[in-house]
Amino acid sequence: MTAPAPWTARVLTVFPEMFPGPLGLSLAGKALERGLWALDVLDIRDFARDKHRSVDDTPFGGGAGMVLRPDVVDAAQAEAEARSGSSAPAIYLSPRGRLLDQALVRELAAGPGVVLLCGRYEGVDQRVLEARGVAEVSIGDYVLSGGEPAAQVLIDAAVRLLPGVMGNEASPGEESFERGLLEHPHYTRPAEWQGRAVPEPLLSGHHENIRRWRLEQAEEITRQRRPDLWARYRREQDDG
Ligand code: 9D3
Repeated sequence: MTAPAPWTARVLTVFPEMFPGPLGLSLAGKALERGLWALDVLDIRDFARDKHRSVDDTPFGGGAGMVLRPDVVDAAQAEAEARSGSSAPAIYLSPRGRLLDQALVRELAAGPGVVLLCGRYEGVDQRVLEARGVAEVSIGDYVLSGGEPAAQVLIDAAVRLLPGVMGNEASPGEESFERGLLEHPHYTRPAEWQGRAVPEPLLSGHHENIRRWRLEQAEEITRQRRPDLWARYRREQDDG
């Protein structure tokens, strides 16, 4: 008997030294050591065929910067898909992609893993994304210098949902964010610090009051800071 392959992130990058990076530490790093997930990094440059091992070229139509060549990316994708048994979804981290959210993270964590293509330069030739059915995902409306930090964000978010990774902490389903609310504030000792007291309900030991106080706080902070989340939460409460 051989153990089934754990949830696997295959990462295609021209900066393989950026991995595991922060994913080798803390929660994700412990889970990696324990074999709860696997990381397989492919250097896109290994799939270049010319003697200069070039992976990029100038854009047709002109303009600044360079574009990753479709033939090189295709060869790297082919190897990644062969290693994955082609069942893991292929995702290109791109500022033009669908915004990553917890629903997509849950979906990806529930599958066999992901193949993540990290762009550098101006991006990747569009034809290889179409030919291989690669989805595009963005992590937010700000400009990074490449896809690697975005891939690490996606992997971190998925890995913490894998069975056995979270240990004793609250199950993901109980998390405030999973319910569509921002979290209530947190406090620890000392009970008074620089003249600031910890809110009374938290000191009471009355679990029902504590639960109610935290829910009120979570609702109020969500209403103030994130009208978008608040509107959805209200709708979902109404719909049952
Ligand atoms: C100077 C280049 N840009 C014109 C404004 C286009 C551009 C190309 C490549 C901008 C950023 C990048 C690199 N970013 C990513 O690869 C990326 C990203 C991001 O920048 N923001 C949010 N999510 C992502 S996922 C990948």
